Amino acid sequence: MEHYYQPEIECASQEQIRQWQSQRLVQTVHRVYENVPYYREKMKAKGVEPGDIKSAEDLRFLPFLTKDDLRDAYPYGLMAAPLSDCVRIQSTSGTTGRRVVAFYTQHDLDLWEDCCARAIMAAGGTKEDVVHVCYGYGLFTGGPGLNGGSHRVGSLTLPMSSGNTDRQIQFMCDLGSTILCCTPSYAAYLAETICERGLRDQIKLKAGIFGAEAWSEEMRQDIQDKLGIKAYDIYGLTEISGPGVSFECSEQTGMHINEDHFIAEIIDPNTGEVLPEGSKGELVFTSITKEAFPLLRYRTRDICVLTRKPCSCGRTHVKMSKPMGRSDDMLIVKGVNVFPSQIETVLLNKGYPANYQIVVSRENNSDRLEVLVEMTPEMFSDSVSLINQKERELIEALKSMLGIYAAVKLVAPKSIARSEGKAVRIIDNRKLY
Ligand code: DLL
Repeated sequence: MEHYYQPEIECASQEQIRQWQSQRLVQTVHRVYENVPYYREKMKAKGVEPGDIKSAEDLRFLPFLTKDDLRDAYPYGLMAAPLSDCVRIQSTSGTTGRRVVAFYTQHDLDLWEDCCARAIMAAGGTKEDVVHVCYGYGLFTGGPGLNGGSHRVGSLTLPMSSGNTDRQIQFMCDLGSTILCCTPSYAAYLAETICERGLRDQIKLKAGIFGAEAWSEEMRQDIQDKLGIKAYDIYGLTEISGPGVSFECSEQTGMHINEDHFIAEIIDPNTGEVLPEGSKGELVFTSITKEAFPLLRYRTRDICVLTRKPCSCGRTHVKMSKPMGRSDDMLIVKGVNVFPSQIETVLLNKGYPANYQIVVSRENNSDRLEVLVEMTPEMFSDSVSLINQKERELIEALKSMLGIYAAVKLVAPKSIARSEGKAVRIIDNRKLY
């Protein structure tokens, strides 16, 4: 096997993995305590000293970090290395309050690319492959992560970025792309278009590495059948580096977490209690090898299950299931993270009452976001052109807040059903989980 299948690491014994984790955790906790006043205060508030953490078993004594901490410490407050040692920033979409900004030293980039290289190798990638990357490039981690991983494997890398489907398909045919990397919804759209145009015989794809959003087994089957490939899932989040935190192997029954870099826990999202292996709960990550932005016990809000059942591929790193939902209200629409609170802020700023409903659907393999907004009796009007103009204003304001298009429909006062319990703000018709 090539350089980036690392059996001595990926197939190490449980004892060896635990030993690496313990040693690296202890070092990271000391470094974070010394260099990150924000986290030091959190540890002090919990009565924990760095010396209390002697092995990975002691992880549970450390305080959690959440997206709220990231917001409070924005932008530099969680950095553990001087800015002058950093060479890259990546970020999620969203406005300042919800935007995640992650920092990388060269060492951090190297490790991240290693993780993505492992994912490509697990999908059968070698230096003979042509890796077609149509995740977005720029601040989003998808493009840069898989691009770097593909270089490490030594594959010929096509940095296509997203969009321009005609050009994607033309390059795929002309240059003989063999591994496709993009979101599953874009893969499904490409697959459909390729079949419609009768080009299936002209593509050489053998595998796809699809992630950044939830996708069902039915969708996997559909993409595999249409493109004649094997479709692999890949998971990650900007806070913890980006794609490649975990990835699927040939067994396609969950994603191996790169345990030499990240310690995973499953907790009860309500109590924070650590749950035993096999339980369904919220995934928490601790990064143990990062220099610039190491997060300890970061609550991902992704709900899943971990398993250490032996895998036919020989890898011993723990596997996570596909995320089965979220413990917060974040939606991922067209790969962009959307919080209902962002939509609410726009509505309130524009003088609308906070009675709204977000409807997400999937049409022709593309997500559609629609916001139904109640008018106040004073706003209500019979003039269609006036209503259309108000809708256009809201579409603009939402676009600048979310970074994506949302259709807006103004509805009559009191026409959105009131609920006796929690308001039903989100109707997600995509059936992803
Ligand atoms: O989506 C990183 C990524 C890029 C992963 C390319 C895979 C491929 P964020 O934009 O920070 O980072 O969004 C992270 O996306 O907490 C999950 O809720 C969701 N997510 C990521 N991968 C998957 C997946 C990138 N395979 C958030 N299945 C995470 C389901 C996923 N959800």
